[in-house]
Amino acid sequence: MRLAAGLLIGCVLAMPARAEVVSIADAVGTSLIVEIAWNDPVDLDIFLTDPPGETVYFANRLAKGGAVMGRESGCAEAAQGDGPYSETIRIPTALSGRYRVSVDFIKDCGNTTLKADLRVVVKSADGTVLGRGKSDVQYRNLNPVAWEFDVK
Ligand SMILES: [Ca+2]
Repeated sequence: MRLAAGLLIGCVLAMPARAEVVSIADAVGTSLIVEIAWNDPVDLDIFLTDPPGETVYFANRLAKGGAVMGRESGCAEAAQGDGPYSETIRIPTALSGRYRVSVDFIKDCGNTTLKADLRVVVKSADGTVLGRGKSDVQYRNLNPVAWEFDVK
C-alpha cells in the first residue's frame, strides 16, 4: 500500500501544471496575440490549436483560421543573453471557441535545466492583457495542454 501511494503521489507531482480555462469575452473577430515567456536559457516551442482543431507551430506556420507564427526563440537567443525569452502566435481574427496552447521543451541548449516554468499571456492588438496564466514543461517533453482559453 505504501509503495502504491508513493507511486501515485510521484505521478501527480510529475504531471504538468494545468490551469483553469480562461474566458476572453467580446473577442470574437478581434486580433489577438498569444505569447509564452520563460527565463531559463533553453529552447521552448509554442503550439496553438485553434477551435477547428488546426495547430500552428514552427512546421505549420499559418492556419486556415488565420493564426500565424510570430516571434520564435531558440538556443541562439538563449546564448545571446539573459531572458526572458518568448515566442508568439498572432490571431488576426479570433474565432469563437477554445484555443489550446501546447509547449515543447525541445532543447536544453547545453544547460542542465530539466523543467522550465513559463508564463502565457493573451493580448489584444493594442497590448492590453486579456488573459494570463502559467505552466511548466519537462525537458524533451511536450506539455499538450499548457494553457487554454475560450474566445467568446
Ligand atoms: Ca523555440
